[in-house]
Parts: sequence; C-alpha cells; structure tokens
Amino acid sequence: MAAGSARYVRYIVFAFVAVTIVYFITHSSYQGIRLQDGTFPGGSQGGHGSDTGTASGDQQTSPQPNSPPAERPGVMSDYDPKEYPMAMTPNDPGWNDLVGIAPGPRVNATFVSLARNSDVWDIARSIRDVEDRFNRRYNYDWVFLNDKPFDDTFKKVTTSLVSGNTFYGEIPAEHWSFPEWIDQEKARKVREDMRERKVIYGDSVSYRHMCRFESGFFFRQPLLMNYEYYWRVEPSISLFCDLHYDPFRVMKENNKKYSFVLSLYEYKETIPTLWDSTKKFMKNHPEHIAPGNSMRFLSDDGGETYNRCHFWSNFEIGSLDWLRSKAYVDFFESLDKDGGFFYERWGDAPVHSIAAGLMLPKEEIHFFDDIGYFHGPFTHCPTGEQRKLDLRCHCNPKDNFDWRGYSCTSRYFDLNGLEKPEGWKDEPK
Ligand SMILES: Nc1nc2c(ncn2[C@@H]2O[C@H](COP(=O)(O)OP(=O)(O)O)[C@@H](O)[C@H]2O)c(=O)[nH]1
Ligand SMILES: [Mg+2]
Repeated sequence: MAAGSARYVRYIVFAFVAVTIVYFITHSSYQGIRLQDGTFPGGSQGGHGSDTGTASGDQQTSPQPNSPPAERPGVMSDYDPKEYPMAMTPNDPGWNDLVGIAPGPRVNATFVSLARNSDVWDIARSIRDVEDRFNRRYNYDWVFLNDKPFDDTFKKVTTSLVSGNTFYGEIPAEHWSFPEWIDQEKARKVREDMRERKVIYGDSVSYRHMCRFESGFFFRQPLLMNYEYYWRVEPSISLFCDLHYDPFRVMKENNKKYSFVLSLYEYKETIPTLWDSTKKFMKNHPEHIAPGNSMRFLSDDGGETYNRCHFWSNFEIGSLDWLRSKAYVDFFESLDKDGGFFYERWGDAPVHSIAAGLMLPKEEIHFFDDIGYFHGPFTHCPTGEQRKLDLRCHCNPKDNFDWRGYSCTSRYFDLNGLEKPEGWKDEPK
C-alpha cells in the first residue's frame, strides 16, 4: 500500500515537472542572433524581417507608412561625440575590444542592397563578411530592394544573417523602366551596336535600369526615407579587416557626405556624352556647383573634358539627405532627360562621382583606407604592414589596387593635399 502511493507521488511529481518544462519551452521567445536585444537602451526593435508592399510609385518625398519607424532605439540624433570616443587608432582605449555589442550611440543609418532572388547566396556571403567584421557589434538595419517580389528563401536566409532588422521593398515600375521620352528604336540600335563591339553589359536592358535606379531612385524608396545614411553592399563582395569604429559615425561627426574605397577610370564607350550633359547642367545650374569642389579629380583641364575618374560605387557609405537634396535631384533629372542611361550606358558610379565631385566641397568626400574590400576584380587592401596587422586584415598586400596606374586614388590624395599612408611607395604599382 505504502509502496503503491509512493509510486503515485512519483507519477504526479514527474507529470508536474513535464508540464513545467513544456510551459517554459512554449512561453520562451527564441532570440536567435538578435544581438541587439537588451543592448540598445530601448531593447529590441520591432519589425524584424518586415515585409512591405509595393511602393506607391510616385517619387516619394515624405515618410511612408510602410517605412521603418522614424524613432529607433539606440539612434541618437544629438549627442556629444566627445562623450563617446571611438577607437580610431591602436593607441585609443577600446581598440582591442571587439567582443560584444559596441557601446555608444548609433547613427540613423542602414545597409542597402539591390538584389535579385537569384543573388541570394552571393549576397549571403557579403552579409556574413559585413556582420563578422562590423555589424554583429552594431546591429544596424538592412534594406533589400528588388524590381520583383523577394521570395521566401531570400527573406529567410538574409534575415537569419543580419543582426539588425531587415526590410524588403519592391521597386515601383516607374523607377525600373524606360521614361516616355526615350526613343525605343534608337535605344535598341545602341544595344545592338554595343553587343557587336562587346561593350561590357552593353546589350543589357536590365543593367541600364539598374544603373538609372541606383543613380536616381534608390534613396527615395519609402523604406529609405527615414534614414540619414546608407552603406551599399553588393553580392559577392569581401571585407578583409576588422572595423574598430563605426564608419557611420565618422561620416556624421565629420560632416562627410560621400565615401569610397576604390577609384578607377570608366570605360570610354559607356559614357561618350556624359560630360557634355554635365557641362550643360553646370551652365544651367551654377548655384549647385560647390566652391572648393573636386573638379581636379574629374578633369585635367579645368572642366573642359572628363578624365573618366570615378569612385567605384559598389561600395558607398553616404548621406541620403544629400542624394535627396535639390542639387542632386536636379542633376539626375537633367541627365535622365538627356537619355544617356539608354542611348549610351551611363553607370551610376560616374554619375554619383561627378555629382559628389562638383556639388560637394572636397572635404565632404572621405576615403576609408581602413575598410579592406574586394569586388571583382579589384581589391582595396590598406597600405602598410603594421596597419594591416592592427586591423587584422587577411588581404594579400600584392592585390592592393590603390597606387596602381589605373587607380585614381592618388589624384584624390593630391587634390586634397593629403599625405599618402606610410608605406605606399612599397605597394604594387
Ligand atoms: N533586382 C535586381 N537587381 C539587379 C539587377 N541587375 C543587377 N542588380 C543588382 O545591382 C547591383 C549591380 O549589379 P552587378 O551584377 O553586381 O553589376 P557589376 O557589379 O557592375 O558587375 C547588384 O547589387 C545586383 O544584385 C536586376 O535585374 N534586378
Ligand atoms: Mg557587382
């Protein structure tokens, strides 16, 4: 009898423990790699992995309901940078502190990637590098844009990799199509001709839509309206060095509007009349041309001709407010009316670079030497052995493109009166 009741007690205790375990499992929320939870002052941001409908299509100038919230936890619009010093050199406190969430404020900024569903594994590699070298400690958001709806695989994979919130936007047709003033027959003949001449992407319609979109529309998508800064990331890029500080803060606190890591000469065949259109714009809008600009980066004869130097725009950290400014939008619209996105094959890299070069004071363009970067076929590997060791880079110094003849980065240094990094003379030429 006593043994029997002990058995019943055991059954009851066992059932109670089992129910308790089931209760805890079903009521605990899985945090995964949401590293920001409990680390920003306001805790986790809602809307992780938000889906958005198609943007309404008009060129938006005000925040849309399907945008990320204007107020985001951890983002400080006004703070004293001296209260939150960043480790900019190995001698600064905190340089070796690369574990855990980075202390200090966050800028109102996001990563942005234009991609197709088929790019999923290539963008996954890029995200992994950006997260490992930087964002796992900062948890910035990531906006993905596509001319078609993103599929579930794309959303699942990218959301699982990004430590911040992810947002997915479909580009309205008006931002990814021929404007009505384009003569289709003329555009078709150009593509045919470029195909025969084997101009890179010369016969592609979608590449032209992509270049026009990146030139004139990405920064006005509803999902980007509530952000101040962006960092563009393309599929299949690599980052080679640890980031010991927040480049968004470097941009904001130093009033930088545009930045680059690689620069080079554009293919002549893709932009025969881009500079003519630029000169027309400069004549029509002298008010948009900044005193103390970087004309010397773009032209060797005081603006008469374009030397084809441009910042390589597959990497950009920049100010969205600048791209949304009247000056920039006037420039884009003037170029768009001239039709060179379709009658030639103007790339967004020379368009952004010419705009930055002419409409910003030269001090507002920044070179991020510390960000080791690869986008086929070029590598930016920081200059100097000690620098690379301090930054924990894994790029081969022999691959650095910066000081070679086909790079324009020396011009940037000369124009700005900047001293080239120690050891540049020993780098590949
Ligand atoms: N959604 C979408 N993205 C595209 C398309 N074509 C290019 N892209 C994206 O635009 C960017 C530039 O294209 P990419 O193929 O890398 O060109 P490249 O870097 O100039 O050789 C990448 O982020 C691509 O994923 C397209 O037709 N649709
Ligand atoms: Mg690319």
